[in-house]
Amino acid sequence: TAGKTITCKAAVAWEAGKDLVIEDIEVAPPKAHEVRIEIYYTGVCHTDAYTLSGKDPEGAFPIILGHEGAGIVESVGEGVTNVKVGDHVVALYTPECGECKFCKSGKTNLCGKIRATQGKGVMPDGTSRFKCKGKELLHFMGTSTFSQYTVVADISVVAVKEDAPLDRVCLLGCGITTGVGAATITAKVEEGANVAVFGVGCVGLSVIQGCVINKVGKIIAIDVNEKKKEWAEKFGATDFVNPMDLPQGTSVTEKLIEMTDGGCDYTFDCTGNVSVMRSALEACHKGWGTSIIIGVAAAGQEISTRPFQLVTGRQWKGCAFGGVKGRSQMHEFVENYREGKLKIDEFITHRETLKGVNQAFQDMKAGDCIRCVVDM
Ligand code: NAD
Ligand code: AHE
Ligand code: ZN
Ligand code: ZN
Repeated sequence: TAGKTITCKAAVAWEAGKDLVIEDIEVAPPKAHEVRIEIYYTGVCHTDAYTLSGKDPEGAFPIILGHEGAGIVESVGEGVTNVKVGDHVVALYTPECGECKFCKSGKTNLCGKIRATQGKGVMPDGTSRFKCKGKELLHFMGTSTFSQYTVVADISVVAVKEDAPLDRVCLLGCGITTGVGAATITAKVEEGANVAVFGVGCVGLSVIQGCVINKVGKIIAIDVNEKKKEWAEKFGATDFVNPMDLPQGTSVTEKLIEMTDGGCDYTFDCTGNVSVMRSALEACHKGWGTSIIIGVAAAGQEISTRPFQLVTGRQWKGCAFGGVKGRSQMHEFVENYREGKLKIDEFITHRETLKGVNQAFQDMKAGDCIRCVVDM
């Protein structure tokens, strides 16, 4: 198949707000510094639903969504040296070129090399590798894992050990790595620290997992869904607060300040709700508390607080993919999983086939799904 166009099935998002449609699509061979991957499994993340909803300012259609995928390299374009045909790989929506200003800064995992074209839904040369019914389809987040075959830039892919099961390590493509990385790499939570985690989905549970790994003190999980108490505790949260259950006149911020003798050392927003982001910042300890924004908020939404909150030493930060450099650091995550130090299996509550991908979106909205893995 190398060098030839492949016809395969993919879930196409033709329009915002509409169900995905399973179509036969054509996937062109990889050009120089590109890799064609046969996707075996993909997770479905809230960010896929967010872009499908039409609320993502970068969202354009028709597009092949999906960014939490793993598979096997089918062919490579000229000049590709980091992966070879047959390698088991995870797609990376945060690439790592190692050469740009961002990569060389030592201060961020964001890479600037292909961000502009990635945001426009095309490959680095400005064109698409996907076609359906004579129309070009856009790429998503440089990955488009809702297709049986996809093409990505070589800097957007990392090889993993062959004995790491693809139906589990696909989840390292986003949610788990994001949460664990946010706690251990971006916040660098310390032993004994008091932490609050707003939103107990895949990302929030992963933050909790990262906090447990770093042996923090209190881990207070906050969620409006009471069923998430059990989940939070299973992953190591020491306390759970449902803001709906607080006495009238008591805010979640006040409750957290009281529970931690003055405020949290670290708080994490894993909801994407801007008023939650404010509560998370204001629940931080005066002088040093740091709040990390992970959740993705809809177009037009803005955060606010009294500047005095920052004047008095609280800090607002944020991160994409947890601050993890995918090509350099994915190996550690896979090793930790293989050695039983990192939970992945526990996150999988639902499984679907490609045909059932819309059901996976429904499951995600229903509130009892942590992650659905789609068998391509
Ligand atoms: P999820 O929907 O599974 O989890 C969110 C949780 O937040 C749910 O349990 C929900 O009940 C809870 N919640 C909603 N409103 C709340 C409120 N007002 N107070 C307390 N809890 C509330 O989502 P997820 O897959 O875990 O993703 C979480 C967010 O992170 C999404 O916005 C997603 O787009 C974003 N995300 C960001 C990155 C990144 O790199 N920055 C990566 C992955 C996901
Ligand atoms: N396109 C949106 C922003 C979406 C967003 O923030 N994406 C995160 C990853 S979410 C994964 O589930 C991200 O990687 N951000 C950094 C980047 O460079 O996109 C918008 O608001 O325009
Ligand atoms: Zn995601
Ligand atoms: Zn770079």
